[in-house]
Amino acid sequence: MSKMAEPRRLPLTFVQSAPNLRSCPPENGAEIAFAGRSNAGKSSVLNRLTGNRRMAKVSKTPGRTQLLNFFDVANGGRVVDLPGYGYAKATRSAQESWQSAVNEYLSQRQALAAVVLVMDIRHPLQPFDTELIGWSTPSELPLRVLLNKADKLSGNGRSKAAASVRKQLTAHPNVSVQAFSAQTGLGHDELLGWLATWLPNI
Ligand SMILES: Nc1nc2c(ncn2[C@@H]2O[C@H](COP(=O)(O)OP(=O)(O)OP(=O)(O)O)[C@@H](O)[C@H]2O)c(=O)[nH]1
Ligand SMILES: [Mg+2]
Repeated sequence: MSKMAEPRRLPLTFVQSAPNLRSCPPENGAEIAFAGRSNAGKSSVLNRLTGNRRMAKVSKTPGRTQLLNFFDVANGGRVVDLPGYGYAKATRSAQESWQSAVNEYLSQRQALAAVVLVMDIRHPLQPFDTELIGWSTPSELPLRVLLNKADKLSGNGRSKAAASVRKQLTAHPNVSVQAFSAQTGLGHDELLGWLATWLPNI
């Protein structure tokens, strides 16, 4: 019997955290940012891609990622774990400060090559999501919608959710959509294939 192929991995090394754009590391190759609402699973998706459960901090408490976290990809390029939007329990000033850091990063970082927008497949296209998508299209920034936590739905429910989101985004040629599960690894290879456009050596 032939051996199952090892799943491909995205080897990442933590570089540094930054509270704002000024404190970000000097640009060094293409950056792919992971954005989304608090608790959508951005950090879990990164951990799944690296195969290291502790690489990016994951928490049952939303609002865990409060800094921009930079990771080097082994053969060039970077991945950035952004703080989540809409963390209800944060003080207003804390929330405003990290949201303005995210806005500054997205609008001013020259190295930004593409965005992975993580959503909960059961609650897609929340106000922050549509705002980010609306902004990305005129900028022609490639954006991958990840419908995460797909393990929470049946196969049929997943296909329906993805079809519905795709239909709502037909006016956005820069956007593509896929289901994903950080828990089971569903969609892992498909996402790595998409990332390889900007990180050609993975
Ligand atoms: N069932 C299931 N749970 C998931 C999945 N991805 C993440 N979670 C859970 O969702 C919660 C939030 O995950 P995080 O990765 O910390 O979310 P985040 O988007 O980084 O959150 P912030 O750092 O607050 O912005 C944790 O309890 C995870 O275990 C998934 O694919 N399936
Ligand atoms: Mg996080």
